[in-house]
Amino acid sequence: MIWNEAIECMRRDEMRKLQEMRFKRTVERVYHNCEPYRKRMQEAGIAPDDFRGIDDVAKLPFTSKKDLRDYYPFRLLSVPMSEIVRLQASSGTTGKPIVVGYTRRDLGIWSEVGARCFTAYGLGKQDVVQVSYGYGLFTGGLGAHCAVETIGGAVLPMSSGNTEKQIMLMHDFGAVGLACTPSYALYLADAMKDSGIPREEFKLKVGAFGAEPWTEAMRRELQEKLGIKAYDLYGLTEIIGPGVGHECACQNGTHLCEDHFYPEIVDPTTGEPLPAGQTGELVFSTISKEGMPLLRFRTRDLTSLNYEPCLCGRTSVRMNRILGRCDDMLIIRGVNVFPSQLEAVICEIDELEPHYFIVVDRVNNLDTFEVQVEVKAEFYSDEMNRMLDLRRRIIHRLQSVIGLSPDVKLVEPRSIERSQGKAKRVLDKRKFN
Ligand code: DLL
Repeated sequence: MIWNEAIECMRRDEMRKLQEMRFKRTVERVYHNCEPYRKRMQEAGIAPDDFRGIDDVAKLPFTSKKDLRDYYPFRLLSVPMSEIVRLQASSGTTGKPIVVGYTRRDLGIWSEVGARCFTAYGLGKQDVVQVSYGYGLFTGGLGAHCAVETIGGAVLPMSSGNTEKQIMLMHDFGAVGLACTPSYALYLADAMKDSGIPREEFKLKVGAFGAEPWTEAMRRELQEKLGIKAYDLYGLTEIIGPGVGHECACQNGTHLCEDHFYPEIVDPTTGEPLPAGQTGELVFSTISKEGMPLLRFRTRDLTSLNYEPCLCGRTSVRMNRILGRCDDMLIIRGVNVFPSQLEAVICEIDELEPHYFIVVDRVNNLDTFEVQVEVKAEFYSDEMNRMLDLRRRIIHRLQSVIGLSPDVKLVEPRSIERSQGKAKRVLDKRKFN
């Protein structure tokens, strides 16, 4: 099922023309209406006319998260405040949040791209969709909400938390779709089991999961535990929220809505554009937004792009799974480690639950690296030898995948704190030393 076939299946050369036209308009818009952009372009010696097409994208200045903080709250808007009809913000771990303002037209674009996502997951007018992303300043709840309304489905606006009620209503209202973070979906899977209601009594078929990195191994786990198809939903506050990209029935890459968000991959250190297919930092320019258009926003997300047409018929570029964020990468004893690599190993081992927590510290100038992981109830045992053997196997597997042997702590089922939004899986105590 395709929501907007004319766009989603557009010939690549036509897409490029559309992108060029919109991109030019955006460059003019920010130059004339947003002082920080005008200044930055003037400093770089670029006038709007110097941008003739996609080949000139690399001439444009980057925008970073720091810029959004520096120009807090509204200095990156390209319209007067009277045109703004919605404000959203991302919490940010330190200091002030990042704020985004939307015009009415921007909200229309957001609903449109969101509708493409939920249609691609196979959901439609007849379906009840439970939205368990947080509502409020976070874009997850309201973003998914408007998307489901746009396709004509019935939204169940649960927000996150209150897990027992989530399960009760999912059952009683016959929710077919569930939109939440993959980590909360795992939590809900356990709660469904605990509820004692047989799986056949739930109508759930589709998960729209995102807002945090997750692996193929986690997909298998979720599909099995929940008995559903689990699809990726990608987005970020600065660009619009959920709806920047989505998977289709092929589950083979996340289609980006590139008629609105122009993607590039750059070297995360030098900022140089990388050739198609290479892994690097994802950068987006919004090319149709009015309220707060951004040029070449550095997402910090590491991935690669695939321009091959998809079997589903969509021609839009596909983003491969996000390996992690440049800032999530841990450097432990000089080795680069992404939590997603550990997740893949943990999900592969039958005796383990997909719940883990990483603690890194520095003692006597040496990095320590601990991985706490839950053992499934049926395997958790007082028998020392069995646990030691399991522990040895995990360390061996991790050593061969990441090149480091962490101190693995096997913990009881359900002892690692569950998250209802984005999971927090790392404590790096070195930052506080
Ligand atoms: O997380 C928007 C969103 C809500 C996306 C609901 C999907 C579903 P932020 O809080 O600004 O916005 O966080 C954006 O989360 O740069 C990625 O690092 C990460 N992220 C979002 N979706 C995915 C995904 C929302 N599908 C940041 N896979 C992004 C991996 C994701 N990482």
